[in-house]
Amino acid sequence: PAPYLQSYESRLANYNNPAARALLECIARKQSNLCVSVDVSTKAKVLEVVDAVGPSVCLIKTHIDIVEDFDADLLDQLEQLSKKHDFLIFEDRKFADIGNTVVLQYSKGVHQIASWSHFTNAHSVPGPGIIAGLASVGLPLGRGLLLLAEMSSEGTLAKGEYTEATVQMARESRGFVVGFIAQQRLGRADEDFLILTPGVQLGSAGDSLGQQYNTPAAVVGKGADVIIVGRGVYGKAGKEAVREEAERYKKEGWAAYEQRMKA
Ligand code: 5FU
Repeated sequence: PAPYLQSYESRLANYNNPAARALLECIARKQSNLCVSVDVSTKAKVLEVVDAVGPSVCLIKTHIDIVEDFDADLLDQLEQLSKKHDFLIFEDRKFADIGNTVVLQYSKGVHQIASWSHFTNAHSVPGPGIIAGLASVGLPLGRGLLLLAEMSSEGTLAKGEYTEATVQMARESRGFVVGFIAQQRLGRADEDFLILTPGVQLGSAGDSLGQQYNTPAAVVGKGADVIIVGRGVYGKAGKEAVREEAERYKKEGWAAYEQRMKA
């Protein structure tokens, strides 16, 4: 069978990248393919949500630039929580500039993303120089890159030839590019890329700004290796409700993976 139809553990053999390997190991260890997107705008709230969902996730996704009271202590506390609960971190930075600029954006500035984020992502629109630039910073640190091959939003231009050309760019940088943000399995049947899929929620079709949702079962069935859930989890009122919701998505995501393996 195609690599993605095999177990997460067995797919370790297809990856040299340390971040990709750590993620596959964490998924298998915790039996969780859930990534929670923590899109809240204060330090206290970020830490509260992460502590609540930590036991249920393999990966925490951040938008670090939305945190009003960001400081280095937030990064220290995030790292402590990642050890306490055993998860990796993905800064959803969506780099989109020339190589020289993304080198600076990834390594410097207030957020110093490369120093704490196991994964980040980039648009392919500038061409391969963006990958070369990010790799020059990230590879020595053992980081991994995801290319945005598709988006979940209505009217996205990332489709068809653009998506295909993005997959081709990934093929040419396999040591650093470990997979895609996408809505379905991409690449040939004999290739193994990690597919991380946002736009996942139970019981909602979308929001008023173009977001489109599918269920965990639907996206895993189409090839997602990791489901990314934001408001569906952190949108619940109270830490206990958030914790329970994360557990629910974890179970749904894992059941869908087991189902896919049977197919
Ligand atoms: F690349 C993408 C995409 O195609 N769709 C997305 O929704 C990224 N996202 C992110 O996933 C988005 O920026 C949010 O951080 C998150 C989805 O949040 P939601 O609350 O589950 O809609």
